[in-house]
Amino acid sequence: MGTIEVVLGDITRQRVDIIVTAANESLLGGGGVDGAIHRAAGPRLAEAGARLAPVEPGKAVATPAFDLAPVKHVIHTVGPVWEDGEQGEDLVLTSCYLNSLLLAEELEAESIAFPAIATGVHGFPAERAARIATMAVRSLPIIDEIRLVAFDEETSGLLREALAEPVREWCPTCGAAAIPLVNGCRLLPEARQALAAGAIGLGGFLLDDDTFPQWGCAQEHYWTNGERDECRNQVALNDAIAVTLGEDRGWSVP
Ligand code: AR6
Repeated sequence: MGTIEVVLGDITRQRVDIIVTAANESLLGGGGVDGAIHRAAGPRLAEAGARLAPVEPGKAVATPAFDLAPVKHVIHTVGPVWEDGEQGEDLVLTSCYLNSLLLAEELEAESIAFPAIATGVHGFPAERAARIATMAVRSLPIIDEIRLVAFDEETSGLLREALAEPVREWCPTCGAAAIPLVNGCRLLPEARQALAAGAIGLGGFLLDDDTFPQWGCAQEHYWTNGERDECRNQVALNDAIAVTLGEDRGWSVP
């Protein structure tokens, strides 16, 4: 398993294979971190972005990093615009991190730097975003070096606190933070919608020892051990991972 670290500073100064930008659907650049990344990468970034636009919230696409070399790629992901927290914002923000990691793996990246997506212009509450960012990256440890880049002391503190929170259970196979498996009756509305749309499938399968697995991880390892964490955040994360990976891998409802 690789490293996850919090770095205080300017993301455009990070020497990593991939820098993630908190973009808008046009990929033409904007303010905040996106503006800084477009200035540092040069005008070819917007030209390349325009060819891939529009990008829906939660999705991620990659372009070369142009003048940001030796950075190889910029991944453009569009965070949720915060309304009241009840419009699926958590799910979309989680998907931003997971889709960026999946794309980075496809691009054979060994290191990646994320900004605090959606916490500026998009208005996502900083503490909630920090918990989602750390949970998401700990759940899909497929890139060796993951940097969460904070532009201010407060964000840095929140990310460090979230990373210091103990994980109840780790995957014994791949080292990811585990997800408690839930039954259909406990699915959140977002997951029910995803189920109806055929984006996720329900479990209900047996392990070799004839028990239902209590835990799973984003890389589809399942096991039974200890007590499940019933907390809402983890259930929401489970739903987000199922939706994101389900779309990526073409799962369907049995
Ligand atoms: N390095 C690291 N983090 C930074 C930097 C930097 N150079 N500059 C700002 N941040 P925001 P959003 C932090 O507003 O909320 C753009 O116009 C910043 O302090 O950049 O997802 C896009 O085009 C904050 O913590 O992104 C979209 O239209 C975090 O980056 C829209 O804004 C994210 O703030 C996206 O809004």
